[in-house]
Amino acid sequence: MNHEKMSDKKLTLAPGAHRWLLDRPCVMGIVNVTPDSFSGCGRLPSFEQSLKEALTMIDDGADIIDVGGESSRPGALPVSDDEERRRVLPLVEALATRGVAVSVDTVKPAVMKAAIDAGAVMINDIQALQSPEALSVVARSEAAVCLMHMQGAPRTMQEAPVYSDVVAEVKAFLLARAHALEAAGVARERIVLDPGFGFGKTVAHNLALMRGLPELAALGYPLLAGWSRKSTLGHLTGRAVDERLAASIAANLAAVARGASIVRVHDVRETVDALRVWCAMV
Ligand code: 7PM
Repeated sequence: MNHEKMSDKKLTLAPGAHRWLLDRPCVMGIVNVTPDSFSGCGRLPSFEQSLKEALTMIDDGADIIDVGGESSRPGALPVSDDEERRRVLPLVEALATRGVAVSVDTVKPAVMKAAIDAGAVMINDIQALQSPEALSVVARSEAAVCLMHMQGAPRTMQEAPVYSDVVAEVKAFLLARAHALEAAGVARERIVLDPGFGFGKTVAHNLALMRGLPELAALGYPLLAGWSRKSTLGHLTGRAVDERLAASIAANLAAVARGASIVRVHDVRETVDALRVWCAMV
């Protein structure tokens, strides 16, 4: 299938009561409620800080806010179900009450269930609902889900990732997970796929996945790309993590050009500006 045909194809994402025609790229703003989120002070951000951060992102043009209560950083301490719920639920509820579309970044079925009950319209699972019960929790709801590919587990995944054909392997995994969800009664319009840049992938693997992104888009599900500030961008530019805004924007535009429908970003305002200009011109 050529690029013209791909971009003509209508993708819709319909989480809960929302219905988005993905005829322009959507922006997901990242709000982490973790001790490592507010520049290294080691304390959790307050509810007020997190709410303000999220509402600013909405003002800046974010379509959805991704709330995370457990860091996937290698070496980060694991968090209990209870603690993760305490971190994310107040924010989910406050945002949902204000009509904001909320996604929750979690691998825990108990957190998924509570988040959906609190008004989240999407579950973002870096384990693609592979933990027992996760699939049935989502299937019993109306929430959308982002299924991400990861090789290995966060703590060790970057030690020596190996693929014989990274695009083919990621594609087969994502398609199998999507089919498992559809078999459980989850409508196609609730499913988003994500190659999981940086999750058990070398720089070369991540770049191969970008070149192969149109092949993943051809599966017919919306694609989410998470490039924001990632280490491959550090490798390409020599920049530290907080100096990767320009690199992140370039990566996100490249991802959209190659078929991504949603970009997951820290820097909403700058990304929305870049996408508006890019969409008006291309
Ligand atoms: C340490 C390691 C800190 C990794 C932060 C990260 C994605 C995601 C993350 C992604 C989806 C980050 C990641 N990345 N969810 N969650 N796709 N769907 O850099 O690429 O934000 S966490």
